[in-house]
Parts: sequence; C-alpha cells; structure tokens
Amino acid sequence: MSAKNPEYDFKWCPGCGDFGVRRALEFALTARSQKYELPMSNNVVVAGIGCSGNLVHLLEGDQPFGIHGIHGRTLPIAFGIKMARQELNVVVVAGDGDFLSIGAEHLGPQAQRNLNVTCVVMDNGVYGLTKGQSSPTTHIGVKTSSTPFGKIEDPVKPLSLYLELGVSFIASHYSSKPKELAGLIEQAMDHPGFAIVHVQSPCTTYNDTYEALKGNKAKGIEPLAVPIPADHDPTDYKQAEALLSQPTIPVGVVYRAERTTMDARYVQMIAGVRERTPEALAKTYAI
Ligand SMILES: Cc1ncc(C[n+]2csc(CCOP(=O)(O)OP(=O)(O)O)c2C)c(N)n1
Ligand code: SF4
Ligand SMILES: [Mg+2]
Repeated sequence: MSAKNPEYDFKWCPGCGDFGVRRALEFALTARSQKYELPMSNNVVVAGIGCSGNLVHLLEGDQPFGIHGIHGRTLPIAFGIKMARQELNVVVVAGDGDFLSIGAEHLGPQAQRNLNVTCVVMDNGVYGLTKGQSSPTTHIGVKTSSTPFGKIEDPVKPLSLYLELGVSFIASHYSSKPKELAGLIEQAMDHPGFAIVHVQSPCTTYNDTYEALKGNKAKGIEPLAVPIPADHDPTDYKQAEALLSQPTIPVGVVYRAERTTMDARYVQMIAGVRERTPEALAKTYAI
C-alpha cells in the first residue's frame, strides 16, 4: 500500500500482475510530466471497481488526481472529465470484467468519438476482487467459482474487438516488464485519440498465467506472449488484422490511426457558437 494512502485497507496478493502495471504507470506518468514540464496534477486516473481499479490508491510518489468510480463506468466518467477539461491527461485503469463485461457498451461510442483518453486494461481472465468468477476473457472449459463444470462460452478477443470498433491506438503487453509497458503507455498518452493498452496481468490467486505467457523451456512450453515483428506496420489495418489472427498474444503496438479527436471537434464547435442571453434562448422555444 502506498504511504500516501495509509487509511486505505487494500492489499494485492503476492505476485499479482497489477504490481507491474502500477509500476509501469508510475514510470509513464513521471516521464510524461518531465517531458512536457507539467505537474503530476495534470493527470487524472479514473479507476474501475476490481483489484485492478485499486491501483489508483496505490500509486507512489507525486500523486495524480484519482477517481475510484463505478464498476463498468470508467469511460463515461473519463468522457465527462475530458469534455470539461481538455488540458488534462486522462488515464482509465480497469479490469477485464469492468471494461469488457459490464462496461463493454461504452467502447463503441468512445471509439467513434475518438475520445482523447488512454485506457490501461488489466486482463487476468477472471473477476479477481469478487473471488474468481469467470470473465469475458476466461477461456472455454476453465473451471471458476461461477463455472464449476468449465466455462461453456467462447472468450472475447479484446484486441480484435477494439480494432473492429475503430479504436485508434491499440497496444498489447504483459505485466512482467514494467519499463517496456511504460513505453507503450507513454505512446498511448501521446496518441491524439482513443488509446487502449491491453495488459495480460496474471491473478496469482485465481488464474496464474505467468508460465503460459512467458513459457517454460524445461517443460517444453512455448511463450504465448510474442514480440510483434519489427516489420509490422501499425498504420496498416490489414496487417493489424493478420497479426491478430495468430493464436499468440502480440507484444507491442498493434494498430495506430490518425483521426480528429472528439475534444478537438468540441472546441471547434464551441468556438463557432454565438453567445446568447437566457432570454434570447428562451424566445427560440416560444411558439
Ligand atoms: C454495478 C456493480 N456490479 C457488480 C459489482 C461487483 N463487482 C465488483 S468488482 C467485480 C468484477 C471485477 O473484475 P475485473 O473488472 O476483471 O477486475 P479484477 O478484480 O479482476 O481486477 C464485480 C462483478 C459492483 N461492484 N458493481
Ligand atoms: S485476487 Fe488476483 S487480481 Fe486480486 S489482488 Fe489477488 S492476485 Fe491480484
Ligand atoms: Mg479481472
């Protein structure tokens, strides 16, 4: 627990992948503050409810603003902040359940808006906080507390879903390399538009995927997480589609597209609006 939050009663389990994601976010926010000579208070972290969302209480060092909101509603909160305060760097942190189950309905609209926020999704393939129920990314056949005979639904493919919905920056990594992950989060924060960094963040208590992700030579297990080839062009949609058709988990930037952002359009619209008094406005409704 952060020394900044001695009253907050929450601890991650030993080895939880979210520790690495927290470190990566700290690196990325610090680097961004130094690069643009901005105070840490230029950043707002909007957290979902879940073990992952508790990251907002655990950050060390200079503190960004933080909102620990409602399960599944990180994106509406981030949308509100960005529309009111375009100068703030808004970062969403959420779990696979929060972002892809109850919160999934918000993905399409924010992708179409190209809302200029960065989302760091911690995918552990379960609902960790509520004791290990299956989530949208739990694989078929896996036994959890809510699927005692094995899950009978196919899993969601988050990266393909983001691409199909029109998310303009998509990156993927796992939690064990915080410095590398920080680099991706920095790129996502610099991207003008809706950016998602999807992180495999193993839950050591309910779904320990470290060995699968990193592989184990001694046991003949090939790593599931594989660096994206150097010749991959992330601006090419077809190449991104082809990359995501592989059974492995790509590590790096999958896709990137330059499009006008919602906040830029909003500022432009407001600049063109003629100011009117309440009386003049009321008259426009008169019959
Ligand atoms: C509206 C609402 N529905 C359900 C819950 C209960 N709940 C809290 S966390 C959670 C799932 C967390 O899973 P995930 O988002 O994957 O986060 P993790 O704990 O795995 O990091 C659920 C169902 C809630 N708090 N609020
Ligand atoms: S239950 Fe899983 S996700 Fe939650 S703190 Fe423990 S290891 Fe991490
Ligand atoms: Mg989860």
